[in-house]
Amino acid sequence: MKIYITFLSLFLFHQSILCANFEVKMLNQGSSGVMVFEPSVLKIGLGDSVTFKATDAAHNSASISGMIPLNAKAWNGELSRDITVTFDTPGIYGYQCTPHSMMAMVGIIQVDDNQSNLNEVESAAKIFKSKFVMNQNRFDDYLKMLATQ
Ligand SMILES: [Cu+2]
Repeated sequence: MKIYITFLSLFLFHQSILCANFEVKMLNQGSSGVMVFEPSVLKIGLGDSVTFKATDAAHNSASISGMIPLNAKAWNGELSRDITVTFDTPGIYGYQCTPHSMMAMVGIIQVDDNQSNLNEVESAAKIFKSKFVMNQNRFDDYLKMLATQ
């Protein structure tokens, strides 16, 4: 029992010290335009988590199929609800707000400085952005930001 408690406290210590939580706001109006995640491009460490905050109503966060690393867990948040996602697989993740994907309400998260699935994400983005009716360059701009951030 003692060993178990020691192990548990070490585990909790590890979790709180080494793994960070980031916040991404879901907004009707952000500094870079309307219907936007802020920040829209985020680099985090392995095991870190991101809380998508329902700052404005009627948004969600959902991973886009074909735009997350192989074997990574997909997520699909509810409308107007916060959702916290933990990222345990290195690589690039593309996600959307489901009702506003046509308005290019999308975002990119890169985990562990790993770009091994960049080609897959770029190809999927090309197809995905064909349905954008505004902000057509957002995915391209966001992916460019990954290289310069
Ligand atoms: Cu939205």
